[in-house]
Order: sequence, then structure tokens, then C-alpha cells
Amino acid sequence: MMKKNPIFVTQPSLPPLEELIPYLEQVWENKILSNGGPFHKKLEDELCKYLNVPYISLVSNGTMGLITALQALNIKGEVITTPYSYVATSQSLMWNKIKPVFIDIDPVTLNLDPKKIEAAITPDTSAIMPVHVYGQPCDVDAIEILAKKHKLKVIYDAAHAFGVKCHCGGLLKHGDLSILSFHATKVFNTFEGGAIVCKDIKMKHHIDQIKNFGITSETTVEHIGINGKMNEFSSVLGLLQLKYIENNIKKRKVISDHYRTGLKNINGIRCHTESKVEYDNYSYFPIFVDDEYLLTRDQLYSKLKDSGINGRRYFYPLITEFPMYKNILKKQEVDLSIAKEASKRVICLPIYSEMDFKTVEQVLDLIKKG
Ligand code: T4K
Repeated sequence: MMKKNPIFVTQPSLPPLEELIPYLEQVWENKILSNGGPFHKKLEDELCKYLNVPYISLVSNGTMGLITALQALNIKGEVITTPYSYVATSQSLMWNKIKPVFIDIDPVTLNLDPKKIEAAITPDTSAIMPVHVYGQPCDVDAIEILAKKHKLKVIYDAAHAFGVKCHCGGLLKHGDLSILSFHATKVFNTFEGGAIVCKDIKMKHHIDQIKNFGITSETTVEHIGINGKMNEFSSVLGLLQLKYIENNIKKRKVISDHYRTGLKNINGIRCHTESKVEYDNYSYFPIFVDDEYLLTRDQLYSKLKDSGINGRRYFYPLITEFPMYKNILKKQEVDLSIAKEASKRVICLPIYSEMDFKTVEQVLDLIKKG
């Protein structure tokens, strides 16, 4: 087949350019480009309202959010986490000299399996870092019970979960802190960016100080800090993106439904279990290629790619396959068979708000033909 413009796993949603100009004129006039400027403040306020959370601290990217969150809670020793995620999750631990302790995932949600947490707790365990993979909520209630029982902190990597509402409303209210990513490839993007969601104003101030070099006043530095601030340009983008987010998520739902219908009854192709949430964000569309399918996962992946359809194998390889984690895992002797199985079979198909039906049909045809 002739190669056309490649279709990527995602395509960033962008607000109309003409709407950006007046905001930029305002930034030019203010001459405040960073360090908690007026648009930064406004975006924090608007996001608190939209996400229905008490406090938010914007950061320069999701990884910085994870690193800063670990610092803010003074997490040390060992943290229980999942191998089935983007490498940023565990890199944030390693960057803070914290040992990741990997446990297997739940076969349905593909999130960290709470039933496996207790066996992994040691005297050095200080926290749990689960990930709401593909925006599908973790078993937040079970995790909360265990965390309370063992006095552990919970930091949710919610990079995929912008706007997702679980059984009790906002998913981001769970745990001590939740971290969002606003990267270009995410449902809500500020080019690069992210946020830490927290429950009280004291913690918000603490995070605000850590992301600003640990500075507490013009002449005092009280914490070991970093430069993790979001700039005014990204904040402006965020404000504009918020105007379109509902509509973009609606369009993603249509694509997702179309895929689900089209992939029904293809022997050996499984869709991810539909999220039982009040409000999904349709951030990814993973499929799993079983042995009954005509091709292997990698053959299908290559076939799509040769036709210009660039799916991604999120998350293959597993984090524990990377050299710096392999050694840690050797000593842990843990069964990660469910994560390995998912990683071996997954392909995330392209999904983005501007995706047209013709492209969806093209993807479906290629998969149907095998
Ligand atoms: N935790 C989790 C669970 C995460 O998934 C992530 C990030 C993080 C933490 C860390 O958050 P950040 O620090 O990134 O805010 C991409 C993203 O770079 C990464 O943010 C994301 N997860 C991950 C799942 O996906 P890659 O290595 O796949 O990126 P890349 O450059 O190959 O992009 C994927 C496709 O998107 C490309 O084929 C083309 C398209 N694309 C990409 C960019 C950057 C565009 O169309 N436009 C663009 O501007 O990691």
C-alpha cells in the first residue's frame, strides 16, 4: 500500500491560533513570563474548578511532578509500584534514590494489584506509587485501606487520568497526592506541563516552595528545591485548552466506540475492559493480540506501521526489562506474569479528537484482514 502522511498514536489537540494571540499580547504587556505569574494563578484556579479538587500546583512536566511529590512527602527507602507503566514512574523514584519494589498488576484493569501489596511491604517501605494506566482507575479503596493499616503514603501517577471521575466523583482526590501530565501527547496538553493535586493549603505551599528552589522568602531558602515551575505561555495554553476539553473528550469517545464496534468478533483481538467510571477521558485505545489471531502482536504492529499507522506498544518493554531495573528485580524474585503477558500483547491504536472515521476504518480494515 502507498505510504501517506503517517498517522500517529496521538495527535495533539490545539486551540484555534487566533484565540492565542490576545492572550500572548497580554503576556507581552505584563512582561511576567514565569515564577507564578497571573496566568499560572488563573490556570490553577480554573483547573481546581474543572477537576473538582481542592488545590493544584502546576509544574513544568509530569515527571517533575512525580519527583517533586516524592520530595514534598519526604519519601525514602522503598516504594511499591507497577512495572506496567511509562518509565517516568519508576525513574522518579530512582532519581530520588528510592528503591522501586515492583509487584504484578490486576488482569482486568492492568493497574497495580492491591492483593499483592502486603507481601511486598518491608520495614523500609514508605509509600505506594500506583498508576491509573490508560486513565482506568486503580482500586483506590483497597489501596487506601492498606495504606492506612501500614501507615504508608500514596502517590498516584495520574498522568493518563485527566478529568476521569470514578465511583465517588473525582479520581484525583484519592491518595496523598496525584500527579497529572500535560504533555503534548495527553488529552489535555500545555505542550509540556503537569500538576500536583493535593488536599490542603499547607501542602500546596510546601510544593510551591520546593518547585521554586526551596525558596521561602526573598532572603531564605528552607528546603532542597528544584526549578519545576510552569511558565506563562504553557499556562495560557492550558486556559485555552480547557475551553475545548469537553468537546475533545466527546470526540474521542466516538472514536473509541467506533473501534469497539469494529473490533467485535475478530478472533484473537481483545479490547481493554471498558472502564466502569462515571466519566472516562478515552486517552488511549489499547488492544491485545492473542495467539488465535492470524498474526503475532509484532507482525500486526509492523503491518500497521508499513501502512502509515503508527500504534505504540505502551507498555513494552516492561520497566523491569530496562537494565537499571533488571538488577533490582533479580533480588526481588517476584512473579510479574500478568504484566509480562499484557506487555507482550498490547498495541495502542491511534486515538485523538481530530481523527476522522476514514482513518478509523482504515485501521479496522487492516486488523480485520490480518
Ligand atoms: N507517568 C506516566 C504513566 C506517563 O505515561 C508519562 C508520560 C509520565 C508519567 C511523564 O509525564 P511527562 O513528564 O511526559 O509530562 C510519550 C510522551 O512523551 C510521554 O509524555 C507519555 N507519558 C508517553 C506515554 O508517551 P513517547 O516516548 O511515546 O513519545 P513520542 O515522542 O514517541 O510521541 C508519541 C507519538 O505522539 C509520536 O509518534 C508522534 C506523536 N506526537 C508526539 C509529540 C511529542 C505528536 O503528534 N506531536 C508531538 O508534539 O512518550
